[in-house]
Amino acid sequence: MFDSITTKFSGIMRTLSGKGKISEKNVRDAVEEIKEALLDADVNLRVVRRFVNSTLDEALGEKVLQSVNPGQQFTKIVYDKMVTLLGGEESAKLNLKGKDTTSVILLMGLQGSGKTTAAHKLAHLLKKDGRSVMLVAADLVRPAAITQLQVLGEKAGVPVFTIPGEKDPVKVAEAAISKARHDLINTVIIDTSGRMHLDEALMEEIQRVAKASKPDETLFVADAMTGQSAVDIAKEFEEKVGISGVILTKFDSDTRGGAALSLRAVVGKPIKFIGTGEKMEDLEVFHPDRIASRILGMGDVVSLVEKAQEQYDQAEAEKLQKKMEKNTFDLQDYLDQLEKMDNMGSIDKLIDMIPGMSGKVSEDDIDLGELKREKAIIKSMTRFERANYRIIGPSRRKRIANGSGTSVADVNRLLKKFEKTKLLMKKVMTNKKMQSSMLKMFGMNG
Ligand SMILES: Nc1nc2c(ncn2[C@@H]2O[C@H](COP(=O)(O)OP(=O)(O)OP(=O)(O)O)[C@@H](O)[C@H]2O)c(=O)[nH]1
Ligand SMILES: [Mg+2]
Repeated sequence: MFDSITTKFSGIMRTLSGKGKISEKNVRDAVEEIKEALLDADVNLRVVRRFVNSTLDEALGEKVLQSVNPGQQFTKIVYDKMVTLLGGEESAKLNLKGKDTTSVILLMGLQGSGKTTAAHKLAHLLKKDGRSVMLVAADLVRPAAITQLQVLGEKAGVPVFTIPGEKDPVKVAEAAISKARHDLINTVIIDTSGRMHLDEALMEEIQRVAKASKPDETLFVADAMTGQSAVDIAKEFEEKVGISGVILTKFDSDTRGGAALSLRAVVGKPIKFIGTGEKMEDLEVFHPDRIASRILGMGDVVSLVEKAQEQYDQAEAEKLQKKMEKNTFDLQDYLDQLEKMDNMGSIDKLIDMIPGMSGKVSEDDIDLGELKREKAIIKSMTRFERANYRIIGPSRRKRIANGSGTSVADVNRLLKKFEKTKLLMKKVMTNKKMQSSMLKMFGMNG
């Protein structure tokens, strides 16, 4: 995601951070490049102007030009502006009532923007959070909508409320909420019908549903890939219905970032979640600071570690980190990684989070057949060999190749790759240290 803007930004930052002294012209040139990168990313023109002017104002101040480390000062200014643009330090929480009362979340947006998928993902997330959830099928326009929600509800293990034959979504919403209250369900998520354009009749329908259901959260669901048009439509919904936040879907496929970077500034409402895939688990809380550092090519180590921690318990994660730090990571660890990889989701997504790796390696570079072969090869090694790969000489290689049904060339390739992986890990670890010292310099506790 955001490949092009990240490449450009990290290039600009790299040029400046290498310089011991920065002239006014350097700053102006860099800001001009930033402007172009933002415009290319399809960021709203007014937002770009404001961003550029305030960056220039601050960067031309004496503090930067005369500081000991002007490049880093400049990076900090751009980073701070980016965080503000995306919504500030804190991620926006859902404003729901306590668990002993029923809260209502209303989802709305254009056709195909991802409302039904988001309803299902949100149900899963809130259920994991200890809430009891009911999904409400209030899309009575598209014939298959109800069945779609029923299937998804079953997957998430939450009840789906429907009234067969009913044509008025207001009635469905009202009945659902009173049933939820009666059944002591504390969270009601209403899925509404999509609209191709800003159709008057449907807009009126959503106003009626909103009025009747008095939602605690009215979330506009926007397809990130539609860029500026998502922003314009969000504005329209904000004016006509009023929204409390945005779920930005298909973030995984958004290569430009225009919607993400403009929404907050234009509409004035926070992005609360991003959809990062089609599966139930692919909904993440939107953290402006993490996204900002991803855009600037600083990587997103925090998310990476959190993702890993979902798979490992704390102790295991620490053990792995130590091994990476001390560079004692061995073939057994490598095998464990390969086996866990399937559970961690797409490799692409993980790569994006590693500082300096975004855009350089992609899933296409990784051959899944090869991963299978590698597993077989390591499994044919003895424990001792796994821990001491250097002792694996020609005769052992031959035995291992035979044992795993591969060739000596395959074994050689794996060992070479493993060595490279170790090197890469070393690099990431140094980078991580770099990042944490950077954060400290910024006055944040990394
Ligand atoms: N890659 C990706 N695909 C998504 C995401 N969210 C939704 N989709 C896909 O987008 C398509 C439309 O999603 P729906 O949830 O049915 O959209 P909707 O807004 O309910 O559509 P209507 O009910 O027709 O208005 C589906 O194929 C989803 O799998 C996401 O975050 N990432
Ligand atoms: Mg739908």
